[in-house]
Amino acid sequence: STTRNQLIELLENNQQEYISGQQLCERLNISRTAVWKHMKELEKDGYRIVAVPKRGYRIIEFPDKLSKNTLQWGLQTSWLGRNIVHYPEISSTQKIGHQLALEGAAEGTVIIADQQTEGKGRMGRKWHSAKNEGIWMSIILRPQIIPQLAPQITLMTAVILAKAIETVTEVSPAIKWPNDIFINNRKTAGILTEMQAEQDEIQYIVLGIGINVNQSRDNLPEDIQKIATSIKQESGKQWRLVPLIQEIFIQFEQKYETFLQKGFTDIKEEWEMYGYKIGEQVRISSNKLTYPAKLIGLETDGALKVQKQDGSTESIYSAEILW
Ligand code: BTX
Repeated sequence: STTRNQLIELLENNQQEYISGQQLCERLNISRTAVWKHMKELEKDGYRIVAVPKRGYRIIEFPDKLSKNTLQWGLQTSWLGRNIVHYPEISSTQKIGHQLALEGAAEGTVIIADQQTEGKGRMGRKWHSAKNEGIWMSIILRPQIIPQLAPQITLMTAVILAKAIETVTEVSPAIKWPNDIFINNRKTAGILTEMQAEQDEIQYIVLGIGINVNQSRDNLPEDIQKIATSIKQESGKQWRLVPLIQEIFIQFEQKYETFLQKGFTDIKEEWEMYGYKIGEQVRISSNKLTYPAKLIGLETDGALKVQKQDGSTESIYSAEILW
């Protein structure tokens, strides 16, 4: 209800001090009993609120449930995640992202769901998005760059996800070119960059991020158990979603701003530190031709740099890598 949201907001804005029952009644235009009932409901939902006689109420913990309030609680960003739309269940956050972007939603708008029924991967593939066990979200971006540079945003996002996962959960992620995050050789996260563009201008990007966090092995569909994993499987621990999402937001805002000002250079170096199988032999498959090559790193524009057996190097933009 709106009263409930207003109450949460009042408590959120008064974290450092107590806010009296009297004040709450006046601000929300409800009775003392109603305030008290709302507090009980919030506690049931995992909020922790201290009530001190004569001083009032103070919120000390938000639940790990995803919502606009829990995600914005303590969030230190200026534009990313200032507008959050949360769904308990949705077909795909990408779909909503496109709708909202077309309606003019601001850069940094986040669409996030506990569960997706039609989660999308690239090229019409499916993305399994089990309830409450991962991060399924889309971010609306409006970068003033030429459309040809959009793939760099995917690479940048991979660096951000790898760093955030490493910081919060202490597992060691690797980035598999171009858009996957791997832990111990299995896929933990994926990125889907969808763009609406004119010749030399991007209208908007809907950047989809999917991260497997708390699935146990049996909770991943059988057809992907061999190739997929979750942070929980690799760390042996359950992780709270909210702090991880907030870390992603913080790092994203920083990196994205630097990227718009300075370009791709810094990101290239960081990417290479996380690069999966850098220095190793893989097979490249393009135009029905398959050949062995060594992964060298990235070109300055984000293409994958490989070295063929005759010693010559090549820039790969879209070939399939047989890992
Ligand atoms: P992708 O095309 O690189 O990967 C899709 C492939 O990954 C599938 O064909 C399947 O083999 C495998 N796969 C499917 N689900 C999972 C999973 N949960 N974990 C690991 N592997 C899986 C990657 O596409 C881009 C994924 C983006 C997902 C986000 S979630 C929020 C947003 N909304 C939406 O519909 N998609 C994005």
